[in-house]
Amino acid sequence: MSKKTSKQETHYNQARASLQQAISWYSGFRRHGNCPPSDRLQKTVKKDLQSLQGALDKLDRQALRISTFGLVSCGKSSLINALLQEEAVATGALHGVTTSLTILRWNPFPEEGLEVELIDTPGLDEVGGESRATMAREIAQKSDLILFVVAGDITKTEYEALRALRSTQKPLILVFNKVDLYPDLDRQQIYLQLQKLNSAGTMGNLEDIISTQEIVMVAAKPQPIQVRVESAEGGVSNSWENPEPQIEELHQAICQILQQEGKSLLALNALVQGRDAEVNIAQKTIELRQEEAQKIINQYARYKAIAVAANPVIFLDLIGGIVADLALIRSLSKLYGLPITTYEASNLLRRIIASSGGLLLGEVGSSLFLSVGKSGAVLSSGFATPGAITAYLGTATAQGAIAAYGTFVIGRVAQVYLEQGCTWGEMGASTLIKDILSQIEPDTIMYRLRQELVGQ
Ligand SMILES: Nc1nc2c(ncn2[C@@H]2O[C@H](COP(=O)(O)OP(=O)(O)OP(=O)(O)O)[C@@H](O)[C@H]2O)c(=O)[nH]1
Ligand SMILES: [Mg+2]
Repeated sequence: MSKKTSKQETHYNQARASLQQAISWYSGFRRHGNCPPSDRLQKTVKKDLQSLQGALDKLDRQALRISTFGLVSCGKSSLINALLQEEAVATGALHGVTTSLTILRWNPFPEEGLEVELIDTPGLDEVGGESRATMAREIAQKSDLILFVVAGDITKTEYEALRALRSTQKPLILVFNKVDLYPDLDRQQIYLQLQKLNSAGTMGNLEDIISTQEIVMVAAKPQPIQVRVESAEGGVSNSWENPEPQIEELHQAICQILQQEGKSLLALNALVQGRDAEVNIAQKTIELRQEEAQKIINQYARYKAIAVAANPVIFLDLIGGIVADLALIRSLSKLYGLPITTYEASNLLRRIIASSGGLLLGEVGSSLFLSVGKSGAVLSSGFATPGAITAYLGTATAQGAIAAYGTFVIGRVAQVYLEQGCTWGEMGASTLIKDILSQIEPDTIMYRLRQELVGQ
């Protein structure tokens, strides 16, 4: 097994394990902390659980999903027929021949153990505005690779659709079809067309949307050509011939993707779908448990205020405060039923401290300053004089109040981080997505996703 193949196998197996772990964690009727299982919560997260299961099923089928997108009559169905080398779907000059999604199986590389599901879609301009955008987004989210088909001059509608599809963070190939009608056209000219459409500059950099390497020229169903046929007897007649499709370039591009990165791409997309579902589940759980969470935060704020105020030893009060904050994070994650280990909770605390730095620095600063006062009061008199007791109580109350306020902030920020944090465990979807993306070779179609998915 080559190094590339074994790396892909690892990604694939890791993604399966991660999704299986997430499914077993979230499914079933779970009790959250001391709260009884919530029927309402189970109902609200049902769709997300299905999405998690769907991601795993797709991995198990080992099928890479390739969708076509484009305006009516640009040749999406013809392109699918050309790839399959059979008339599997209807094509025609009539407006809107394809009216619903059609999934077709294709097996261009049996030895890779990967299948392809080709998705034929209706023209983007066939469906009305809002539902067009929704349909495109939903199909794109379930795809591993997008073939955006154009033919002739690219319109503003096409350019905007292309941009919208790009934002779904899926690998994309711009397929320029019907090159038989434009024999002199080359990629550079297509790129210039796109640049013109982007010239208003309001749409960001064109390179962020497409590069010349991502443009492929094809003729899925070249128009018939008239040929002169000379018979043996010397007679001449005219007949019409259908030239062979010119799709070698696209065929090769797809096969290269399948071989070089098919399984990794499959793993990555399943993990992205899984991560989104998990974050949704976390969000909904946190929303539904808001009241109980507030009670816990208030309770910890009280504990912490008392613990910090009553502790006369410098630093011990600060450490006591941190322990209380850690315990708060653990209690919240228990309440929400989110998979957070102590190790992650302390990581989380570090990130929270960094993000709410100003306030916590205040807490640390005041802790040092006031602890000295507090300890000083104890050391100098051992609570022997009423003055020392007053001094102690004064500083202790101030310190306790600041510490309690810190807990409120931590509680609030922890909720935000817990939403994301549940996917950052050892086998968590976000951790694996980052791992896979960090191992991507620069010459692959997934390489662009590095930037888009993790901003690296
Ligand atoms: N000249 C030429 N015509 C093509 C080519 N590919 C497709 N066509 C023609 O373009 C027309 C539309 O093709 P379809 O494949 O049905 O296009 P579509 O995008 O699936 O169209 P809808 O399903 O209606 O959205 C048909 O008449 C095809 O024969 C090509 O490479 N060259
Ligand atoms: Mg069609």
